[in-house]
Amino acid sequence: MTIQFYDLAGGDLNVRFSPNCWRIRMALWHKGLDFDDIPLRFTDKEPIAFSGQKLLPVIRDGNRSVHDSWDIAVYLDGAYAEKPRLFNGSQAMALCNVLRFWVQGSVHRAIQRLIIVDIFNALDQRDKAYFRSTREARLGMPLEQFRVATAEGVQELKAALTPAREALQYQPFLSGPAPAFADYLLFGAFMWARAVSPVRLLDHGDPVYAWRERMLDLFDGAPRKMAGRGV
Ligand SMILES: N[C@@H](CCC(=O)N[C@@H](CS)C(=O)NCC(=O)O)C(=O)O
Repeated sequence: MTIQFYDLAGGDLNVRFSPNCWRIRMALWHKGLDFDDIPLRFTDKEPIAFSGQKLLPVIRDGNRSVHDSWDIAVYLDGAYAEKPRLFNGSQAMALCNVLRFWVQGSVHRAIQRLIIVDIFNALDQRDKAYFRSTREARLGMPLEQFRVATAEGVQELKAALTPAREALQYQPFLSGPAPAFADYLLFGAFMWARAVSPVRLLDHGDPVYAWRERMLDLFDGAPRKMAGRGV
């Protein structure tokens, strides 16, 4: 049975900007699994009520439902162990888990400060008030105040990316010679920005830029073909 993948969408349903959902889109492509691509807006909670919570991504696989990008990746790798692996063994999985918290703590925050107003502008009209009130409560300030000046924000991001930049001098992908879930964890953050923001996050000479280009070319360029600003 085809997997159902519930993904977060903007005002234009083709705009898929959730970093956590991008991890799972990449994981599904990596494993070569067929899936129904189901876009939902922030305030469309009813279609995922079966999952018992309100966040995306969610997948439904037969009568099994899984939410949370990490749990979905672990599920897919276990349920479809004969397909290309997202984690090459338990040690790789544990190290990926460390990477997950680095990406969420450092990289997501740096990117969010650059693109938060662009995210707001890309949302469906019905989602805007919800996004503003939930995010402003979480951040403790208006979106416009949280947003950083571009030059400063790009420098902050560059500093946050140092571990990836250094590692990519030795290997083409974070996972080694070929991409796997570690790469999708970081790549999701870049696709978040690419979907909604005109800000140029990376210098063309940056090894992270070259890596992101390689990532955009995966799966016959499928990530590059998704709606995005192309920066
Ligand atoms: N830890 C979760 C986080 C999920 C999450 O925060 N999803 C966001 C989109 S990136 C969401 O669905 N937000 C909906 C909302 O805030 O109502 C994961 O990795 O999947």
